Amino acid sequence: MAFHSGFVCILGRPNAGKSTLLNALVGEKLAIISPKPQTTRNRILGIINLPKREQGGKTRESGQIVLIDTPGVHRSGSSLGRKMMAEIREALDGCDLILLIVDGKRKWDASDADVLDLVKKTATPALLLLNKIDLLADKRDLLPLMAHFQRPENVRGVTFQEIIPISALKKKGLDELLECVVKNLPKGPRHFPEEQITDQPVRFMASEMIREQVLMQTQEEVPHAVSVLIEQFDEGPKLVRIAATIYCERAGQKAILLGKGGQMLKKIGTAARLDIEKMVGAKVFLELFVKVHAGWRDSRQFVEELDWRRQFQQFGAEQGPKSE
Ligand SMILES: Nc1nc2c(ncn2[C@@H]2O[C@H](COP(=O)(O)OP(=O)(O)OP(=O)(O)O)[C@@H](O)[C@H]2O)c(=O)[nH]1
Ligand SMILES: [Mg+2]
Repeated sequence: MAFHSGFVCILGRPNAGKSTLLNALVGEKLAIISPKPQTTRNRILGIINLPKREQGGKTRESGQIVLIDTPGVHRSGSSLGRKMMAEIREALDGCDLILLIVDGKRKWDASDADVLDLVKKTATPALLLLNKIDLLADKRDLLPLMAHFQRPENVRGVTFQEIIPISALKKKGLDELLECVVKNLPKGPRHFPEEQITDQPVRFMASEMIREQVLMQTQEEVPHAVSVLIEQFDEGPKLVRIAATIYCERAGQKAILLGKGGQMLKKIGTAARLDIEKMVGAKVFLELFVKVHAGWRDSRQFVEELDWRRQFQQFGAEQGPKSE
């Protein structure tokens, strides 16, 4: 049986569950997740190797799926917003299949039209994933919903190869999804070695884990105004020493991030340290600083500095974690 391989772009509005799906399919935490929209800011590769399998008397196709998680499609005039949309375009460019993921519970509006128009423009085969079906009180609602999306006139003329109901959170429908993905990929060789699961450098993943804690512990405009840069990352045999700066845009936000007597920063640091220790499999000494950089989201130069792929080109960096 032939080996299939290809790049698969996970596309959708903010909060649809793209990163939850990436992590669930790869079986590792590669992307941070939060209930707040616009959590993901850059594209994230997750690599899955499917061995040839016998199931129910049938031989299933084998292959390598290179998933690309992307930021949520949205309209924004800031440098950060433009960069996020550029990341989506990069991911779509030359991909073999699109997984358009929607929140099955939400009513569609104008921003869904933007996502559909992107799919139409790329003219790449697409599967529609109706996510969060665990929240549907009555599963009988699914069939009319699927029938609705099957009609091109309801989805701006897009025809989906398949419509698959899933729950990324509860890991429901994912086997069927993987099977369908492999079937829709061209025959081809492995693009990455079998032990590689992502292309992200460990130090960038550490900065994301710090940002995830900021997203979880702070409210309103603070999560969106924060970015994290690693200043020092020294891997010793027993201890990894990390120093990172949390950037925000205003003095008031800095005060929130520090908290009374530094309590908030301590809470963020402790939780992030535990996550990073799990990832690197060693003790971590984490030092955090908070700095105000007024209007950084509108600074093209600063937004570029946050892009690890750019840093990688300039200075070189270590590769991300491998599978067991
Ligand atoms: N109930 C339920 N919640 C889900 C499911 N998938 C994702 N979520 C929740 O939806 C929220 C957003 O999930 P993310 O995976 O961060 O969404 P995203 O599409 O990556 O969002 P952005 O990165 O902001 O574009 C989180 O609170 C998830 O726990 C699901 O299948 N069921
Ligand atoms: Mg995300």
